[in-house]
Order: sequence, then structure tokens, then C-alpha cells
Amino acid sequence: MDVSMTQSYVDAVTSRDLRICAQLITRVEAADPEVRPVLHALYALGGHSRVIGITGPPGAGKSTLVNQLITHYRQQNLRVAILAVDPSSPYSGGAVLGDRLRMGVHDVDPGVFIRSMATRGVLGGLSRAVGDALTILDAMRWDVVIVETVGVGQNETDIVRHTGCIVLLQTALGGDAVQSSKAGILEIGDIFVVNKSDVSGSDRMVGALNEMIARRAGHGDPQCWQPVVLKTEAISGQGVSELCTEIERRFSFLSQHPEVAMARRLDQLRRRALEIAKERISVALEEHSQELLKSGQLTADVRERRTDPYELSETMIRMLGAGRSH
Ligand SMILES: Nc1nc2c(ncn2[C@@H]2O[C@H](COP(=O)(O)OP(=O)(O)OP(=O)(O)O)[C@@H](O)[C@H]2O)c(=O)[nH]1
Ligand SMILES: [Mg+2]
Repeated sequence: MDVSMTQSYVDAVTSRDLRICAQLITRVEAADPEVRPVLHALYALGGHSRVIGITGPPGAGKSTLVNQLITHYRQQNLRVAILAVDPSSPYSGGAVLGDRLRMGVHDVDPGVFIRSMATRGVLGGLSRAVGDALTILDAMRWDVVIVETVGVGQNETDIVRHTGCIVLLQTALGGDAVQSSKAGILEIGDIFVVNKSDVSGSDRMVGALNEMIARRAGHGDPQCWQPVVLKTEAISGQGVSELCTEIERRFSFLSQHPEVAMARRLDQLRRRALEIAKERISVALEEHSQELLKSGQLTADVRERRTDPYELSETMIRMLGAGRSH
């Protein structure tokens, strides 16, 4: 992509051309290397949106809560973008449509932008694609950007780490056990929410989360963020304004503790760069391995069992070092 083309994309994003932005997100999903200069220019323009991550087990009420947050922020005349990552329903198209319909009240509102991103539609790492989509949304200067993702694995933990405020949703359904603890998401939650507070056992869940928080490193240290546990009933909107106040407190904390905010940004940059580097190296290695096979020089080695997998991997790594491609 040449300089003037890059500039026209950048202009389209900063003037909030939704069609072009949607196109660009589709291209980052396809890991299109052509858009790299656009992303580079947009990254420099970002850093203004409040980026909130909402995660939790399937069906915890994330979308319902996000819908309430949209209403809340729109009442304050704030512009909101939503990135719904990998909706958990098995019928991806249906789920995306369902999400849109559920959030439909806001669909015609130009102050709201909703975009879904599903693993199957993304080439390479999902977390990388979400990071790139956030670069685009951030440059569009939405006041608030919300990323919704099902908190089930490492991938989702990586995704919410792109945000400045991680809201972890739990419910008392399924017993007392705090869910999704495997991926280490409990250690990184900034705000804990027990949704479906109308369900019995919610207070016990609040207690379990409070105990868990008390065991976290930095507990009680005024220089560290101290998360709290809230209860919401997303279907009725109960507890939503308290959640918004808490989100507000989180962003105030970050602006009052620039060293914490900077450490988080550095870590985010490092993680995103690492993902991109890994993805590129993996593609290059795959190509090198295919090249080696095609070259035919291995056949004799294989016949004599002269080359073992370790030796072959050394050859591939040497090819990588020699910068044979990319
Ligand atoms: N009783 C009760 N039901 C709720 C509450 N919040 C959401 N629900 C219901 O829970 C179901 C799942 O809600 P969603 O908002 O789709 O949950 P989600 O976490 O986005 O689900 P996935 O995106 O599929 O992981 C829906 O039937 C909601 O109406 C609540 O506070 N109380
Ligand atoms: Mg959802």
C-alpha cells in the first residue's frame, strides 16, 4: 500500500467512516500484511478511548450487561464501540445475529458501533486480530470501547489483557466454585461482578471472590489497585450504575498512578509484539519446512536415517536466521 493510500485510510478512520473501518477490521482478521502501514499510523493516534474488557463463563450475562452499559453511556452522551469476540454459541452466524438483535436497540444509533469477531473468521492469532481491531477503534476515538469475550482459556485471558479495565463476570449458577480460574483470569480481574444476583447463592459467590481477592499479591497496598466485588442483575439493570462508578474509579486510579498505567501499557505492547513475532516466525518456519521437502535433498538423508527431527529443526531455524523470507 502506498503512502497516499495509507493516508486516505487513516483519514477515513479518523473521520469515523464506519464502512471503511469495518473493511479494515475484516482485513486485520485476514492478517492482511498490506494494512500494516495503516495500523502503524493509527497506533500513533490512539490512546484516548477507555477500553473495557468483559469476560466470564458462557451464558453469565455478558451481552445483557454490555447492553446495559451501552444504555448508561449513551445517556451520558458518550460514544461506544463493542467488539464481541468469539460468541460462545456453536452457530456462529446465528449467535452474531442474536447478539446484534439483543443489542439491536442501539443499532441505528450512530453513537454505537457493534462488531463481532469469531475465531473461525480470523487467520492466525485471535488475540493479535483483536489488538489490531482495538488500534482501529481507538483511533476512531470512541469514548468507550468494550470487548466481550468468553473467559474460558488462555486466548481469552490474552484478549482482555489488551484493555485498561478487566471486568470478570461470575454467577452463582453451577455451584460455589469460582469458574474460569484455570486461565489465571482471577489474578488479572480489575472488577469482579456476580451477575444474576436474583439467583440464590449469589452472596456466597461474593464471599468466595472476596476471599480470593484477599489472597492476591498487593492486597491492601494503596499503590496497587484494589478490586471490589459487585452484584448485578443485568436483565433489570440493577447494580449497573454501581458498576459504572467502579469502572470510573478504575480509570481515575490509572490516571492518578501513571507508573501503573505505563507498566500496563508496556506489558500490553510487549504481549502484542510477541504475538505478532510468534505468528510471523511460525508462518516462515512452515514455509521453510515445505521448501526443504520440495528441494528433494532430504530424500537420501531420510532413506539412510541420517537426518533426525532435531537436526532438521536446526536447519529450519538457520533458514529463519538467514532471513530467507519475510
Ligand atoms: N435471571 C437472570 N438472567 C439473566 C441475567 N442476566 C442475563 N440473564 C440471562 O442469561 C442468559 C444469557 O445471557 P447473555 O447476556 O447472552 O450471556 P453471555 O454471557 O453474553 O453469553 P455468551 O455470549 O453466549 O457467553 C440470557 O437468557 C439472559 O436473559 C440476570 O441478571 N438474571
Ligand atoms: Mg454474549
